Amino acid sequence: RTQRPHAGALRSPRPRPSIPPTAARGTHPRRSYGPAHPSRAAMPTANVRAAQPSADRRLSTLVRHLLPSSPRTSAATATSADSSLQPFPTMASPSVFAGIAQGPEDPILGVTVAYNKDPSPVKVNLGVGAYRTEEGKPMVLNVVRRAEQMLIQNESRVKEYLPITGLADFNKLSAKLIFGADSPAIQENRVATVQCLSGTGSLRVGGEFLARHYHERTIYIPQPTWGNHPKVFTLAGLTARSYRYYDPATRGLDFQGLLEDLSSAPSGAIVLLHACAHNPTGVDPTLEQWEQIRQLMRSKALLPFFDSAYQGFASGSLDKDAQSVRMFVADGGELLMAQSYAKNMGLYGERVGALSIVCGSADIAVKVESQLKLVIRPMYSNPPLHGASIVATILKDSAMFDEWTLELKAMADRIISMREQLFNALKIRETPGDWSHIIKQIGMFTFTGLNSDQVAFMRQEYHIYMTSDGRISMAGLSSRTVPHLADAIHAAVTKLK
Ligand code: PLA
Repeated sequence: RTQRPHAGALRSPRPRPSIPPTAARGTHPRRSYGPAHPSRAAMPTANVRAAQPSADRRLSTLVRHLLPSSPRTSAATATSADSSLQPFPTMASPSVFAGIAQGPEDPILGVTVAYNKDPSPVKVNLGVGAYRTEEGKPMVLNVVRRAEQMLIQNESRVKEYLPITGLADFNKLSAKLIFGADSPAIQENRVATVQCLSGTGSLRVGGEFLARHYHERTIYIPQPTWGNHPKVFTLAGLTARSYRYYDPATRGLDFQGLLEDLSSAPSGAIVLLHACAHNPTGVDPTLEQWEQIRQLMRSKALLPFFDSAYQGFASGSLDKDAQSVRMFVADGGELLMAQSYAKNMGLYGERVGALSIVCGSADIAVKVESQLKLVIRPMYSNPPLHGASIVATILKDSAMFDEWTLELKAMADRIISMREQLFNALKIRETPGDWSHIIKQIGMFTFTGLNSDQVAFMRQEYHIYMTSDGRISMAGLSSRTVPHLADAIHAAVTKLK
């Protein structure tokens, strides 16, 4: 096994800047605490003594440790003690981090940073995939508010740590939500589920688990995909390679390319699949195409790793949006599943999600869970309580569950209506080009086909913010902002080819 890329860095920490010169030179390099703290070290020794006699005793003890063990007079000890309290050479420079380069903004979340700095009253943020109301406001679902009220009023609730694996109810209900209540894998106890930090955390924990315990370290990700996928998996210790997915010429699925690339992947390779509402393209395989993908993957023992960040957002139906996943569970094979409640329950900042691993047997699922705990414990110890409690409250109460599905459907419908409105607005303007992909694509995003110059132009001239690949979040649009966006697209495609 090759070394994991970051393992070396973990094992040999860089010299700590707070080590006083004497220690840094090699007498007792381990001792870097206590008076070595710059604020105390910079204080004149006499003041320290006058104010804190016990501190003085601690200093003397420490000095004895710091000095070489050869016999010395007490006067020499005192002198060295004073010199060890001088400011360190590093303090002369502005920072030990002075050599650090400015990092780039995130390609998606950085769009919001730029948007927030823009004083224009007409600005529109279509960057990050975050649902907005017709009034352009972030929305908390009513059912979520209700669940939170119930949680607050329940005085028997405490703030103890959750287990490493998270809230047990939440885990069971999450597996049921994605795999279906009658899933054979659940009935046979073959699913290991752990609560994680939303979709991203679930992907990362799954990636780290595979890097430690799976024989094939290559993960195939669609081209294009959510920009964070390659980073998450590479840092987890896997090697990311891509498979063809989107055909810019048809603005649809490159199904032939997909099949060819997966056919030539090494047996056992991991394949990342978007369960529904592919980000950024909004293009999903049909059920027939999914079936072909499944057959090919199973015949080559490729391991599916599903990312489900939009269950319910594609069609408005939770079950329909889980069909691709359920096909792979129904054949009895194994897979990984990363679930997020950020979008479908609007719990973005609560960071609530789950990683499930469907295993070949109940025995294996128990062992897999034990190893997932060993991944999680040193990473963040155990997950947060609040978001998972909200989800569990809603999923276990049938009336609340129904209320949720209605609110979810309303969000999905509003997005679909935005697609129609934008498409019609471009038609009325006779904007050059075929824009039918706006209504054909699925989920939160439209992959417009606008190039990076056109995107930059629309930001500059119209204060419309989107990712540089031309992806727009339809959930950030409203009837009020559609005409402005259509004007901007029209100007961009007529002025810049
Ligand atoms: N997987 C996919 C395909 C996603 O699009 C996102 C979020 C996630 C996972 C992770 O979401 P979570 O960790 O918040 O659960 N994509 C967003 C936000 C909506 C982002 O980039 O973080 C996007 O705008 O693409």
